[in-house]
Parts: sequence; C-alpha cells; structure tokens
Amino acid sequence: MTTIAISPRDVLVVVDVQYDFLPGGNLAVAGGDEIVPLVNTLASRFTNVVFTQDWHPANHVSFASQHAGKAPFETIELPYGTQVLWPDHCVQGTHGAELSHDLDIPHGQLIIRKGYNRTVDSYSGFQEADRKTRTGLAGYLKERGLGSVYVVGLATDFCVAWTAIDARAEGFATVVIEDGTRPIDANGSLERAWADMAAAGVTRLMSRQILG
Ligand code: VGL
Ligand code: ZN
Repeated sequence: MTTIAISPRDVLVVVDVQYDFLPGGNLAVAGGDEIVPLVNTLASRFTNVVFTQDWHPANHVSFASQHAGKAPFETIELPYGTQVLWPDHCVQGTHGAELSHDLDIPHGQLIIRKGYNRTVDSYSGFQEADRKTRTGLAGYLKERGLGSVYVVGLATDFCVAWTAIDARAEGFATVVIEDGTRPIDANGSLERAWADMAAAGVTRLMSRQILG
C-alpha cells in the first residue's frame, strides 16, 4: 500500500475534541473518545497542528433551551438558514468546553474558538454559519504559508465536514482522515456530509494511508 507523505508545510486541524462531545458530555458523540489516541499519533507526524474549540455563550441561539417548545435535534429557520437545535454544550468556561486532557499534542500551535456570537452558529473553523463572518483561520494558514489541510475530530458530519469544505473553498488541498473522526448522524446527516465533502473536492482517507 502506498502511503501519503506529510510535508513539513502541511497542517493537521483537530476539530472540537472537547468533553461535551465525548462520552458523558452534553452532546456526546458515540465513540468520540476512541479517536484520541489516533489523533495523538497522527499529530506526532505533523510539524503544524491547530485546534478548533466550540465556545458558546450560555444563551446561544443553537441551544434548544432558548426556543420555547423546541427539543434538541429539531430545526428552526434563522436569517442565515436552517439551524439544527442542540442540547446546551460547550458553554464558555465550563468543563464541557475544555479540550480533552487526553490530547497529547504539546507542539500544537493555535486554538481557534468559534460559535461565540450569540445569534450565529459556527460549525466551520473558518467561518460562521452566516457564511460571512470569518474566524481568522484562513488568514493564519495563508500568512504562515501552510500547505495541505488534514482534518480529524468531532463530529464528522458537522464541524469536521464544514471545516473541510471551507478549507477547500479557501483553495487548500484538503483531506479528512475518516477513522480520526466520529459522527453524530442525526437524520441522515452523515451520508449527506460525505456527499457534500466529495462534491467540494475533499479527499477521504484512512489513517493507515498516512501511518503505513
Ligand atoms: C458540533 C453540533 C453543535 C460539532 C458543534 O463539533 O460537530 N456539532 N456544535
Ligand atoms: Zn456547537
């Protein structure tokens, strides 16, 4: 099997490996903890690693608790489009919002927080759901002259997919390492996300294609 060579200019983006997305968390992703050892191993092969961190105010618009009569996983219409409603999660300053302490990536360089504007969600590490408000990540990667973007983390069908699609839109060659992710898979979201990623030109790999 041919393995993909990681260049010193490539970057691994570790998406939302936070306690609320791990078993026991408020928006637990099944098997989310299983990716952590693999993410650590992959990160050791990259010179450049950045993290994203979902970081919501307690009254965030994406929380079902803010909408009378609405339950998690239902949807509402917002000015920027359809919004899935979630259990309260990743509230700024809470334990659930912390990056997992089992991540062992001391050379990680940047943490991009997102979703901190009350009225707009942000699955993507690059821009909010209004598709206008930028996080600064593209500018950071470009200013540092970094190359291909590899994405792992949680969840495959939301923050990983949206981050990967927006990396492509910024002109980066983009790879999602499938076994370094786990999905929420609500109402067909996983299948849709892989189709959207393929349409955007995102490459789908397994970690053994990198690690050998
Ligand atoms: C995420 C739902 C809500 C994610 C974040 O990290 O995939 N999903 N907020
Ligand atoms: Zn969120």
